[in-house]
Amino acid sequence: MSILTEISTFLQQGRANNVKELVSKALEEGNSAQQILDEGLLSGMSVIGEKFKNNEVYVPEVLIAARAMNAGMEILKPVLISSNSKAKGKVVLGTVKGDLHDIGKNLVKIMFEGKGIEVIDLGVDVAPQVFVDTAIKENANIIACSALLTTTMTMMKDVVKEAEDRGLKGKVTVMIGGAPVTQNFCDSIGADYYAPDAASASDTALQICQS
Ligand code: B1M
Repeated sequence: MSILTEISTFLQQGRANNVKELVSKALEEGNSAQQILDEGLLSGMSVIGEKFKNNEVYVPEVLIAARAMNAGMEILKPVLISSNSKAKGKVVLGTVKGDLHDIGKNLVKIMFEGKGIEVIDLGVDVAPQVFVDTAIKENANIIACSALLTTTMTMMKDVVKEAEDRGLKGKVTVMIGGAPVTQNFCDSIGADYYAPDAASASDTALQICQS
């Protein structure tokens, strides 16, 4: 088994210490940081993402794999930055105003990062203006909003309106999701994309960033 396949396998098993050790070893052996990221860490996260989408693994396994990914990234990040490796796109992510649920949002973040997309995480209780201000300041490709309450999902309409009022229509994509959110709701408020889960959100985000 190649060292990159081993990294991918350990990541899927959530073995953070092994991932960290092997990432250092792979660098010492002359593998490039980008190759370790793509063929080791991201390859492992993408297997976990698919399994999660198909209900073959659940939230705890995803969080443990994510911790292993983060352990590997601690070693890789400085090298990637110094080799000017480009992120595949940038997303401004948050849970909408009035809503404090962040477990799903954090999973979405992990999956985005697993695809090599940079995430500006605004946390929870994020006002529409803050989403839009940050997207403009950071020159983001996507504004991604999460909501878990029927009382707060309506806030997503305000994000869409704020983005339109500030001239972002056609420039920045608004993606929405969360347990009470549906495709019909997405269409009704004029958001660009709805994703039912974290894995499909990251697939869609990557397509948007690469288009
Ligand atoms: Co609350 N809560 N909660 N809660 N809570 C729900 C959502 C609820 C359904 C429980 C219930 O009554 N059965 C209910 C909402 C009812 C409704 O509006 N229809 C509810 C309520 C009412 C409340 C309070 C109002 C309770 C109260 O105080 N009376 C209160 C509100 C606080 C607030 O936000 N202002 C409240 C508080 C809390 C806690 C703080 C205790 C805690 C949150 C802790 C935290 O997040 N740090 C909590 C929790 C844990 C839940 C439940 C039990 C679990 C939610 C969760 O994390 N699921 C939830 C009941 C349930 O869902 N069974 C419930 C796991 C997570 C992985 O799933 O977030 O759906 P989810 O994310 C998925 C997808 O939705 C999607 O991807 C994720 C993974 O695939 N996704 C996206 C999410 N965001 C996305 C964005 C995307 C794309 C996909 O694109 C951008």
